[in-house]
Parts: sequence; structure tokens; C-alpha cells
Amino acid sequence: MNVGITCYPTIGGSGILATSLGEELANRGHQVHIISYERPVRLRPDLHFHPVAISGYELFKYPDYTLPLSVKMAEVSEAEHLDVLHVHYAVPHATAAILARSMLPPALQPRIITTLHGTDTTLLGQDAGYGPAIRHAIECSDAVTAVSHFLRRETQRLLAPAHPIEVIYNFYVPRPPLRSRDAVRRELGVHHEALLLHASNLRPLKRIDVLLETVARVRPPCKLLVLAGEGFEPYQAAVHRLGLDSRVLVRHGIHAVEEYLNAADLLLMTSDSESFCLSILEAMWFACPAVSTSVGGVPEVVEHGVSGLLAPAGDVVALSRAVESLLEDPPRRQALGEAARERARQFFSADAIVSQYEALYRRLVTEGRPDGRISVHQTP
Ligand code: GMT
Repeated sequence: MNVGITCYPTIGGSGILATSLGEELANRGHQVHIISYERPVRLRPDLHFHPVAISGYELFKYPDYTLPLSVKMAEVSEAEHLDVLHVHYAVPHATAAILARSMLPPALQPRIITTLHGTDTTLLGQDAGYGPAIRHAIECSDAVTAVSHFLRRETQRLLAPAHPIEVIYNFYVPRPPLRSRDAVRRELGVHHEALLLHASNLRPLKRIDVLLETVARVRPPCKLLVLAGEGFEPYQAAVHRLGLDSRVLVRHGIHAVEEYLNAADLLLMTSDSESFCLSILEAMWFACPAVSTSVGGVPEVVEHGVSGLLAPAGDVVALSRAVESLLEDPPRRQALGEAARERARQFFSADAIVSQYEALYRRLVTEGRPDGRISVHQTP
């Protein structure tokens, strides 16, 4: 099939997932076209990339992305005979896709799949300036998926769209680390102490304050490595106040996360909300168990006490005790890590998930278009 994918290209779960999906679809023989304002960070060179040019028209107080995106989507749909256009993160991608479709004659209209990733409905869905547009885009999509049952429930509760939402979980394909665990720990100056890892975009809902307070309470020797796109400076004062200067390391813009996941003893996530938490899944593939707040879709990814440990949101005492319990019991930590890797293989592999998206595409294409025609462009 000819598949268009639109996502945010920056570091972030939805962009990473969409890029991996594109690569896996290409591996399965589909023609994949990525449409975005920048080449996604992890995009392999053999996928087709169609950049959206944003005009700096001086009359506009705020630059507009939605219209040039929709024009590019329509152009690519027509030129590449897209069967489906799969947009990740509703805002503004789903709205742009609906507009692109309405610019095209029926025979050239791709089927539109909107995948909800989290804050596009849990936060923006509650914003009076966005909610009705998001509901409209969901209702006009040919299919809508959410990355967890939690997100489906929340979207139905907040927006009540008159359209079914299917759950297709996220997946992750680990790349082999380029450096050994020992080499990475040497680079970080981690010797006999444990290495805790936190990977996120540091948005307020990731609760970096809770993260630092949790680490400050952990008694066994450990260091915390924070992997973030950018923006840790506002937290340096808290690092200092909590006496963590020598225990907190920060690395920005790291794409080779695998090396660090492989070197870490556990992942620590303290979010107030997560629809899924791709960082946890990434760690699971490296048998690195997570200690996380039990929020949103996280309990669908981690079974408490089996493949990781969960604690109430904001509870620094429970979180630090959970971390300590794993640092003090390496065999248990290893058992949870192994169980996490097994769970990732069983439920969140490309084999398990990509076939669900392919089946959805096939269903939409063979169901036919609203005008009764079926797609004529299918390749494999
Ligand atoms: O968490 C973020 O702020 C980024 C956001 C994104 O769009 O990349 O993440 C959301 O999508 C990820 C991929 O599906 C999920 O793993 C994250 O849990 C979700 N974030 C939230 O729900 C807060």
C-alpha cells in the first residue's frame, strides 16, 4: 500500500512511534511517505520525506502550519496515490488531513487514520479553543486509534465523539547498543553505585520536582542520569538545594538511548499523567525495570510487582522505597527486568503491533470510499 504518515519530528514518544511504524511498514514492502516540517530525528534514509514549508508572511502575527500541511498532504496524496494517510497526534494533524481530503476528488482521497497519543486529548481536548476541533477531526477520520485503553476512556469521557476508538498499543524495536555497558558507565563516572535513568521531555507533567525529591531520599549509593531533549536548567537549583550536585547527570539530545538503557539499573518515571509511556517500554526491552507512578495507561504496560513497581503519583516516600527495595535486592531487580523484557516481547513488539495497523489499513481500503469505490493503488 501507499502510506502517508504525519507526526511531530522532534524527540517525543508520538514521533518516535510514528517513525518506527513507517520503517516497519517499509520493511514489509509498503511505500511510506513522511510529511512533516522537519525530517524526524530517527528517520532512516530510505523512507520518502516530504517537507512542509512554513511561510513567514508578514501580515500574520502567528505563523500558520495547518494550512501548508494540508496542502502538502493533498499534493502527496495525489502524486503518490496514497491509500491511507495516518496522522499521529490529533493537533493539528487530523484537522489538516480532513482538509486535505476535502481538497481532492473522491478517487484520490486517502483513508484517514488518526492515532491519539495522549495530551492531544487529555490536555488539549479540555481546552475550549481546541476541544470542538479535535472532536470534529476524530469524527471525520475514517478510523481512530488510541495507544491505551486509558486514553480511549479519557477521550470518550472528555470529548464524547460519535466515532469508535480502537486501541492499538505502542511498540518498540530496540537497536543494538554501540558501546558496552561498562564503557557507558565509565563515561558517566558510575562505578560501584547504581545508575537510575529518567528519560523525558521534562514537561511540567513529568514532575521533575518529584523525581529529584525521590532520588534525594534514596539511601543506597546511586546516581541519576536524566536524558532530555533540552531544558534542565530550571531544575539545577533544586538539584543543589537537595544536595544532589554529584549524583545527577544530564545529557541532552541523545538519540542512541539504547546505550544508556543498557547501562542503567532501573528507570524512574514520576509523571502525573501518561497515556502509555514509551520510555518505560524502551527500558523493558533492555531488561531495565521501571519504578513509575501508577498513572494513566502505565498499569497496562507494567504489571506492578511482576515487571516493575508502581506507586501513587506525587508520593516521594513510596517511590523512593520502591527504588530502594530494588537497589537492595539485585536478584529481584533482575527478575523484574527479565519479566519486563518478556512482556515487551510478548505484547509490545513490532510483530504484535504493526500487523494490527496493516489490518486496519486493509480493512479501510477494502471497505471502500464513501463514494463506493475501492482503492485502486494498492501495491503489496
Ligand atoms: O509525553 C509527552 O509529553 C510527549 C507525548 C508525545 O506526543 O510524544 O507523549 C505521549 O505519547 C507517547 C507515545 O504514544 C506516550 O508514550 C506518552 O505516554 C504520551 N504522553 C502523555 O500522555 C503525557
